[in-house]
Amino acid sequence: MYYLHEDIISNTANSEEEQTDSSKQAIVSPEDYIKHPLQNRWALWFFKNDKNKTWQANLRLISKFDTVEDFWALYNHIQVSSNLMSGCDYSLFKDGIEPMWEDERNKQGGRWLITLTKQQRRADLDRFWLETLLCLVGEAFDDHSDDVCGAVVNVRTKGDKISIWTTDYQNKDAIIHIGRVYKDRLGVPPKVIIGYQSHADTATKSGSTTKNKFVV
Ligand code: MGP
Repeated sequence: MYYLHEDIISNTANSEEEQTDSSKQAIVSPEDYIKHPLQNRWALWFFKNDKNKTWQANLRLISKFDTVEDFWALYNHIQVSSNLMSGCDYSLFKDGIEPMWEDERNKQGGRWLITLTKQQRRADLDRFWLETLLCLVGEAFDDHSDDVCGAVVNVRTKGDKISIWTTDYQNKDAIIHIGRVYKDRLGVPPKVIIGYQSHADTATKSGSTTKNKFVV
């Protein structure tokens, strides 16, 4: 508890008595008026597939936040992924990292990829994406959270995808730790294998699948 003079507390909750007796002090905890800071500032991006535009031109910054309260205000203000049109993405990236392979912090990197069946849009997509967001803003990967760049949800007719992007596909310890924690947080059964692929391989793939650098 902190003891603060009523002058620096928002007026709205003051009683008449408090307003007429300036010698009284209100007891207010910073918990009551300071937003809870996150370790990082994050930027939410939206991608809408307009075939007349380049991929990069279809990517738009929605907003940035760096407190728990502002995260929830934004999350509660926007559509859940399952309500987006097919072809759309949300991306949540650390401030200063653009959600594309070309960014300095992504170009040596890769992603843990969760591929969903069509049935999972209804059952899992929105809760998996929210859990992914909470892993990011809550820095869930211990000492390896620094390797995280961001996360993406791709809403696609052929099957939705969610991924966590990390900065260097050669940082094996970080990648394996992040993969294990992430799989556990999503509640993916142990027998279901998830894979990590480098962006370089994804960007140059010829067939429909990219080879895994790691699996958990
Ligand atoms: P996608 O949106 O990641 O997956 O990539 P989708 O739509 O499921 O397609 P698939 O190929 O994985 O089956 C679709 C296309 O968008 C890519 O082939 C690229 O042309 C473009 N694209 C996607 N990303 C993430 C990037 C990027 O980071 N940079 C650039 N320049 N193009 C990208």
